[in-house]
Amino acid sequence: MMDKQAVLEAGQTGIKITQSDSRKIIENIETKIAALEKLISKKLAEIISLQNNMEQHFSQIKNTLLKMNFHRLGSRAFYVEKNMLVDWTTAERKCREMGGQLATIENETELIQIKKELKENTSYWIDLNDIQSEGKFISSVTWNPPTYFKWHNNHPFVHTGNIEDCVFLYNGKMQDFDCNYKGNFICQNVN
Ligand SMILES: [Ca+2]
Repeated sequence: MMDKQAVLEAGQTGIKITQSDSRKIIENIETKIAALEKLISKKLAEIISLQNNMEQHFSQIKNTLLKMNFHRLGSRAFYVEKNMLVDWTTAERKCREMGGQLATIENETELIQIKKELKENTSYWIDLNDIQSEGKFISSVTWNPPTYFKWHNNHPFVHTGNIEDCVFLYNGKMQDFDCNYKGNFICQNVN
């Protein structure tokens, strides 16, 4: 026997629903919502995983394209930037973005080969700097003193408080200069 107090009238439709019916309907809806929530969170996890995969692929493609900039000079691969004038710190970052580093010139043979790629009277940043300790030039690649130098006459300038802390190649020789100066730069590939 239907509990008349419990009967609910639904609008003008004349549909009669008991409290027990409405509870079942609500439970049913709650179950469906829970299932939907589970499904949505599963799909969301799949989308995030797909997105991560795509980002990895894009990053690999980007690295491959950037590495195509480098070409072999002697036994190693270098990239000479000729059209972008930047300070030393930016040059270092640009090389890293290309999957490389600012170039270390390891010996006279390498210097001669690289020099052929460079314009005259133009500056090209390399890895050397004495930012940390005046007069103690180190490589930003190895953080150690390099084994090879080829300074221009009157370089390096070494005195306390000087701002010529970064090194570029100029007409085939090394000069220490203000790191904020805007020069071209040379990167080397990381093997
Ligand atoms: Ca200096």
